[in-house]
Amino acid sequence: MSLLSRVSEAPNMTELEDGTKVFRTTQWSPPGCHDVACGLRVFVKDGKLVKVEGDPEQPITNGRLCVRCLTLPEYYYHPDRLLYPMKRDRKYRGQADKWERISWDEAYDIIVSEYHRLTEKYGYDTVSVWCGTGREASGYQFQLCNEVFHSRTAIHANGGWSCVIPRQTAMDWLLGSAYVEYDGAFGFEDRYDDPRWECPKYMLVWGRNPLWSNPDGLFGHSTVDMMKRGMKLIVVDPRASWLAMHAEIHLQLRPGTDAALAMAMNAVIINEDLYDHEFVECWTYGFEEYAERCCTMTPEMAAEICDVPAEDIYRAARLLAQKPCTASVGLKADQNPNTLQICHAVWGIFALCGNLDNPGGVKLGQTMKTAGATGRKGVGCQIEEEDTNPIPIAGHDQYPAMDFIINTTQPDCTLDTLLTGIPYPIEFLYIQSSNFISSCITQQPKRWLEACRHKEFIMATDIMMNPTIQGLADLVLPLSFAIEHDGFVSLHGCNQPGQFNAIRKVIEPAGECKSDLEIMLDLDHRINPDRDLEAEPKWKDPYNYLNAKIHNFPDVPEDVTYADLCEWVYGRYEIPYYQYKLGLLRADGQPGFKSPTGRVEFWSTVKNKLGEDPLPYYEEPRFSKISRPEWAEKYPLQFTTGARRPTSFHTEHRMIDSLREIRPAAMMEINPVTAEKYGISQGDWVYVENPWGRAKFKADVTPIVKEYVVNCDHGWWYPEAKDAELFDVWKSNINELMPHKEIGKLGLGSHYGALPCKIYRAED
Ligand SMILES: Nc1nc2c(c(=O)[nH]1)N[C@H]1C(S)=C(S)[C@@H](COP(=O)(O)OP(=O)(O)OC[C@H]3O[C@@H](n4cnc5c(=O)[nH]c(N)nc54)[C@H](O)[C@@H]3O)O[C@H]1N2
Ligand SMILES: Nc1nc2c(c(=O)[nH]1)N[C@H]1C(S)=C(S)[C@@H](COP(=O)(O)OP(=O)(O)OC[C@H]3O[C@@H](n4cnc5c(=O)[nH]c(N)nc54)[C@H](O)[C@@H]3O)O[C@H]1N2
Ligand SMILES: [Mo]
Repeated sequence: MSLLSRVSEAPNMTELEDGTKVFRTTQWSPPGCHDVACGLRVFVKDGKLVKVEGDPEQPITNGRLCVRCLTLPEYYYHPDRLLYPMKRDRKYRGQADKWERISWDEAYDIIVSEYHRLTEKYGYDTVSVWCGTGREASGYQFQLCNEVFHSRTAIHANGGWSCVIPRQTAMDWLLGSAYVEYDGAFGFEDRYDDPRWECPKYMLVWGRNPLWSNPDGLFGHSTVDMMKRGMKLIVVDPRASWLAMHAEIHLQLRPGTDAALAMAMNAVIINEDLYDHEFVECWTYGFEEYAERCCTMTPEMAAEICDVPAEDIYRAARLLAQKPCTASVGLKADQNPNTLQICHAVWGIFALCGNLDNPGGVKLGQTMKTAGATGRKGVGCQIEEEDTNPIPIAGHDQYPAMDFIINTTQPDCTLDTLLTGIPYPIEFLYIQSSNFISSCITQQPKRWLEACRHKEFIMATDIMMNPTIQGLADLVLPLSFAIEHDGFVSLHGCNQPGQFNAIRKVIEPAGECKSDLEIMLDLDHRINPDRDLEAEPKWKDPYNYLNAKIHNFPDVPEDVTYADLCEWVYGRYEIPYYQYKLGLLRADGQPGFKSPTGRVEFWSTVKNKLGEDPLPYYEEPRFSKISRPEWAEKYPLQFTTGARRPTSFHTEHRMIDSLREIRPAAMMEINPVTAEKYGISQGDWVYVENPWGRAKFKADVTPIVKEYVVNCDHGWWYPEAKDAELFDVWKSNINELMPHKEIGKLGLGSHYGALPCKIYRAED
């Protein structure tokens, strides 16, 4: 049982006295953010985009809007915007002056003819579709790859798939649940005033900074709203973020040591008998073994490993044993080879204390009408039949667990496949939404650039030229913005309560830009001309596609059309509490969880089956001083990377002047004591170096990091450096310093921090 309802009766467009039209719509990408659906009021006068404001009708942000959306007009009218399809001879890859404008027809002819040529030569899997983080394009990745191109080579090149998928996998295996999130009353009309909701006493914020990231379908605004209603915080973060500074307890751990801390918190709850016996008895599996394992990590041991006071571990664990308490678990739980163990032990705390699917607890994801929680079909996959192809998807031979996790290639092995052609050659690259050499999704990006450089055909779709396209592509298609095309955005595919929204075309696309959806359908008509459009109307046109898409979600009334949703702008989506008691999680309709035993699996039968330890354990970061004492003297510091900034979304927004004014270059946070020791002042350029590479950052001298930690920005390139090689992409490329394929046993989780380095002042 879920409810979809219209959020606001306000009209989706109003006209001001001077003729300005004010459209209400939601944003996703491009340009990017996660699939949160910020509410926009877009002011258009005489066909010109005048300004963008927050929409007070948006039920979660209530008119608040981030600085990136506010600069949409600057982006929209940017002189560097790609406006027409362009081609370039393969032999000129990397050269800016060799692009030539072509028509859409010519572009499609080239793509289709390369498609036929290369698939005849190498088979369908030679076609690869590359997406990065959750952007609108990623919503079409599997469809484009699997159904239009008939290939299995969907690529997300993030080492150890270190974004969301490890967390999602742990949710599947431990909790038998789709994506879980904190209960922020997201589905209720009266939000926090709904009598069914309870304000959590504590929120455990782990490796996440939602105020700046609005990550994975979550509006960080709600964390602050709940703090205003009395919720307190326990924050686990090596940096004193704003949330950490407002926390009752800030566990400022040594980067990468998270699993030890989480296990020790469980140990306190178990040893002090603070757990919910009834819940554990009725709804969980393997408690005894789990308890024994967690208790091998005493708070004193964890204090030593993690560099936090033992008494804070005790205190935090005791506070979290109350009801209701909730959790906000973020990216840094993924970016670690120890990831599945971290996630297992962190959510274990909430399972132990019965804080699952209760008001103000950890909201379980709806699974009843979504595919299997333990199979790879559980994670947004489109291939319906079992894969009977004797050749494995790239990397699934080395990491067979990937077959159960997600329908992309294993990211790290993809580099090997690109280099060796084993198990099949990848020669057709469709770079849909990933700027993978610009200190972003790949580790050691120079190796990826080299591996791709000689591929037979490379194309990209984007809104601006960037280093990856400049370096590699033979063809580029210009993309329309969210406000220039129709689309749809839901939070977590409606697995969580919250929103169900229209992305509306409110202004004509610049130049000849088209949306990912339009391009996908155009290509489908050319590649699959025999498709029966009467039987599968969604392939006809964007409207039919979007209309079919919204009806794929549970409980969308037959008579609600995509046009209705555009009228509404926002739909609201409710999911009941205690789904496990109501029999709403399991396919058989019985009470319990969607796991093989029907219970929360403290002892994971799935991990066991896949050859992994069924219980959480701690693994020391592989390149720390403890693991590599021989490096300690040469590389006395360690870096972490990737903390989000409001002024950019990964590699995007680097060309937006007003955002660059706020953050002009790649920065490195460094403690004042360390800065003084190395003779570094605020704003100095500093080299960060380790055995894998070297990159340059501007020092931000701040006590928010400990003396042995520096924190480096990622995603930098310099669009203004038009004469430099690939927009000076190697200058501040922290990912060059991160080792490739140092990942967890099942192929998930990689080092994005906890890496050794030395620093020294650079010339300006
Ligand atoms: N050092 C370090 N590296 C990291 C991280 C970190 O924390 N530290 N984080 C990692 C994580 S979690 C992720 S998810 C990856 C992200 O990595 P990527 O997703 O590869 O991010 P970008 O490099 O910004 O590439 C996005 C490109 O797609 C374009 N784009 C945006 N929206 C759309 C759209 O809707 N359609 C199309 N066709 N194109 C679009 C943008 O203009 C941009 O050029 O980076 C990873 N890299
Ligand atoms: N503005 C903006 N928003 C974004 C993005 C962006 O590029 N810009 N990227 C999007 C993407 S793809 C993602 S995945 C999400 C991620 O969003 P979140 O999950 O919120 O992750 P981050 O914002 O990277 O915050 C991670 C926090 O973890 C801390 N941290 C660093 N190392 C460790 C460690 O070893 N252990 C622990 N416990 N904490 C550590 C950092 O100091 C930081 O405060 O953000 C999304 N939103
Ligand atoms: Mo991500």
